[in-house]
Amino acid sequence: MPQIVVLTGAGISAESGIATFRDADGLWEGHHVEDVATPEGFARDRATVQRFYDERRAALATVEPNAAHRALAELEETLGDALLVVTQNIDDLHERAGSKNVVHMHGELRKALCRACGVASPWDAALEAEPDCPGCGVADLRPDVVWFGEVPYEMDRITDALTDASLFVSIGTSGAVYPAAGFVQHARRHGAKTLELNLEPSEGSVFFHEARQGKAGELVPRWVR
Ligand code: BJW
Repeated sequence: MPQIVVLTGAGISAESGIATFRDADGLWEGHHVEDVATPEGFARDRATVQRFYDERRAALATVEPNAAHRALAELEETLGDALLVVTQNIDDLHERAGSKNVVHMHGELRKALCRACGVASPWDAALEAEPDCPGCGVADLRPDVVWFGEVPYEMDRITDALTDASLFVSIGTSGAVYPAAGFVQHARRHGAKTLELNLEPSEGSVFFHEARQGKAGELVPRWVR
């Protein structure tokens, strides 16, 4: 069981050049959340939602992990399975930095989810199949991401890890979206020390034992080393 659980949000990828959601110039400045991040929005206008994710997938191909992602990967090299990274991000920058114990609770940009058989497959393979599910062949694919009103992935595993953790660290998240926003209280209630590393105080800063403000690319390597 992991002793340290690290929760990451859009802020950890900001210095790689990926837009956050709620900051000035964030993704929600240019899009209505109910249009692009709900099952109802997808049912209403599939093309707009696909375009929103196609653009973000194209942008992801042009960016690299930053010092914060690399520091967490280094920490995993030292701690092994004692470290679990739970990310709300759908990018793959933790993995590209070398992290292996990563839970993508809000899904993954580079995967397609078949609405017919429920199987996720690499986005590229689904597109090559034009665009049928490589598993069942039905053409009913959607981005493999968790929208508002849907249940995030691997909640049992996350809850168990938070219950057993001795340290919970939250990096680059506004604390505006549940259930992730409630992890600090769960971990603390079960005895963990809690630390927030964020550009500014988040909505949940008061729940942490300690909150440090600054850029993830500076704060995370300093915390790890
Ligand atoms: C830096 C930095 C730098 C910048 N360095 N820092 C009323 C009350 C409570 C809950 C609800 C409610 N009404 C509805 C709900 C539930 C709802 C919810 O939370 N709504 C709120 C808006 C109130 N939640 C859900 O529907 C979730 N499902 C659910 O609850 O199911 C029920 C259930 C749960 C558990 C068990 C059983 C049942 C699903 C939520 C899905 C969220 N999906 C999205 C889209 C994913 C796909 C995609 O990427 O397009 O996930 S929304 C979006 O927000 C995305 C993110 O992962 C998520 C969080 O955003 P994040 O990462 O915090 O980004 P920002 O932009 O908000 O913050 C960035 C931070 O970084 C800022 O603070 C900056 O300062 C900082 N920063 N640069 C360090 N360089």
